Amino acid sequence: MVVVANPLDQISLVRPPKPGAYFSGVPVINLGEPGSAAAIVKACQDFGFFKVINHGIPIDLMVDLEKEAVKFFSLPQVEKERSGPPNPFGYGNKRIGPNGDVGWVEYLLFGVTSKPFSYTSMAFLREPSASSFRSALNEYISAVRKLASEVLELMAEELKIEPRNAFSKLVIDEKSDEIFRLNHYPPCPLLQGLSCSLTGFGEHTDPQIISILRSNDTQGLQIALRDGSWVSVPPDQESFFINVGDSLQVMTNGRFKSVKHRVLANGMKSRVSMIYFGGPPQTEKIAPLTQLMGEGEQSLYREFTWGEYKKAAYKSRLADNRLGQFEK
Ligand code: GA4
Repeated sequence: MVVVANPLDQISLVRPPKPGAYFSGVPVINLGEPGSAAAIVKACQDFGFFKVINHGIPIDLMVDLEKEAVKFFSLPQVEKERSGPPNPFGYGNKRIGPNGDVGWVEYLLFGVTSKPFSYTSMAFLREPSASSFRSALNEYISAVRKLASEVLELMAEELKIEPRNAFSKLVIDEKSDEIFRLNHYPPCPLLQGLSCSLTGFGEHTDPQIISILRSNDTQGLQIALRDGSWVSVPPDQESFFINVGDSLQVMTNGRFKSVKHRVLANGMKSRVSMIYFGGPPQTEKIAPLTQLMGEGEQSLYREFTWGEYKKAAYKSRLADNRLGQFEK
């Protein structure tokens, strides 16, 4: 008899956040106000995480893509599976990454190396009927890439790094290694009426430079504070949540923190999120910027290329401290 491991057996239950007990300390950056650069740098140092408002991206772009995602996730399971498994890109269900991580989530992972990107790995996206999905994806990704680049320029400006595009050029380069993911956390029927949450996406840091997240109006995202405690981020479907990735932590020699985060699923409401991960070209050397190093300051990390880091990341488990092996 062949026994197939059921991912549900391995998904951990978590004590749910108290209803409405949201963290009120998430830094909110108004991109239309002077002083936003300083506020971004402070948020990256204190939390590695912040929310941006007044970002100039029309809500329609987000809603259009959300609708396409919901349409896809509502398809019969066999049809969705035709676009999987996600190794490394495609449709995935409960299994995350190649090393046994699981969560109460289904998702679509896109590699965005060519611009506009090609969808060859996903059957459904090649269909003529998917043209609205394709254009919603392209428009959304172009808009958030531009936002990522603006935010990275504000960081460089405030840190007095020359040229001003020292960070941003890495995500807008023709060869930059960007990933995009659409996540769906369905309500878990087993949890209905129970005061219990389920791990939707387990704790981890993002390996790239910067991540930009937008979700519907459903709770679930938590970040870890410096003391290790978990706090719930209040959802806001019109804003973007931005986090520092491991590579930016290295480039700032640890001044900016790559924030540990996770998503909890519940028995009540579907959560749909879309995340852009801005990574550099594979051959790019990642090391602390000399301009940022104070006198006598030692680099905390040995130099590596993004390609090397990525390879190591895909050998790790989600919750691993991936930067550990690159520390001096
Ligand atoms: C975490 C950030 C992004 O979602 C991601 C994830 C990737 C995957 O889902 O395939 C990884 C994870 C993420 C880091 C370690 C490896 C790779 C799953 C996993 C266990 C797309 C990414 O770039 O790294």
